[in-house]
Amino acid sequence: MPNAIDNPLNDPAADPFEVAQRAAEDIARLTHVDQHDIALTLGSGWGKAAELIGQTTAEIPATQVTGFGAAAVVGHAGTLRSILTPRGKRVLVIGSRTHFYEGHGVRRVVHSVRAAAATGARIMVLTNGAGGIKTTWGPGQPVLISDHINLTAATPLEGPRFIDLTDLYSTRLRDLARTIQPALDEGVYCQFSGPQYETPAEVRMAKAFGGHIVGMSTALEAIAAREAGMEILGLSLITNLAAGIQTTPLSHKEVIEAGHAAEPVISGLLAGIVGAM
Ligand code: 8IG
Repeated sequence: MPNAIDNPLNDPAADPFEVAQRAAEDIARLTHVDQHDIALTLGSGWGKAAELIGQTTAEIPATQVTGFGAAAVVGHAGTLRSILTPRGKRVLVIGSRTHFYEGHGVRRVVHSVRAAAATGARIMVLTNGAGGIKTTWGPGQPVLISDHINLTAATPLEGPRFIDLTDLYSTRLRDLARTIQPALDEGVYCQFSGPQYETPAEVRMAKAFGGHIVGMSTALEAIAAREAGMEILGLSLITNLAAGIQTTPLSHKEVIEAGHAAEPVISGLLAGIVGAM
């Protein structure tokens, strides 16, 4: 079976927290760092930030860590990096994200978050590339996530886990981010399942619901991070205006290009924020 990569999370009988614990042990052994303080998932456009955050003390292929599985695109295996900041914090940088639309199930989607929590990380920084609904925003603009609307009809929680999601995207960390860039705007992130972009009608719905950002990640990860007791910071890079807000069709190529163009600026911002933690 081509997709039956040797991943324990593919076994429905596996305990995802036990798999995350094993992943954390792999990370500690391979990075020679017993405990991390902060975890950071790098989404589209945010990839260059790692170099600016501090000194990379270890870089390991995600495939060597339990539960991470093979990369979606051959030859583009994601890596995990351990970085030491000037203030002495250990940052686990997660360069490989599993999206819900890949169809491997929510356990695989949130495994990196659970593994990061198991390494000891108390802060989870989630970044992504996304579409913007606010007309004052343009491509290349970073915004803080203030809250989310989960439109995937999925959840990483299993069983009767009635967890509170108030202040899910920490006010304290958003305030800290604005000490680095005072004008940083914020908005409500709507996670759609994807992989297709929204119809203009779906974007109008998201706007009517109180949404400002449309994307295909982050909300499910944030729920898992809250379950794990982490404090969460969410940052979106607006690479395009959402369908129907921008009048021209969305092109994946243009979205990627906008991400690359913004990379130097937003990387500096992210490094500044993580450096202040
Ligand atoms: I980059 O316009 C990026 N990711 N759902 N909609 C959704 N995800 C996105 C978009 C977008 N742009």
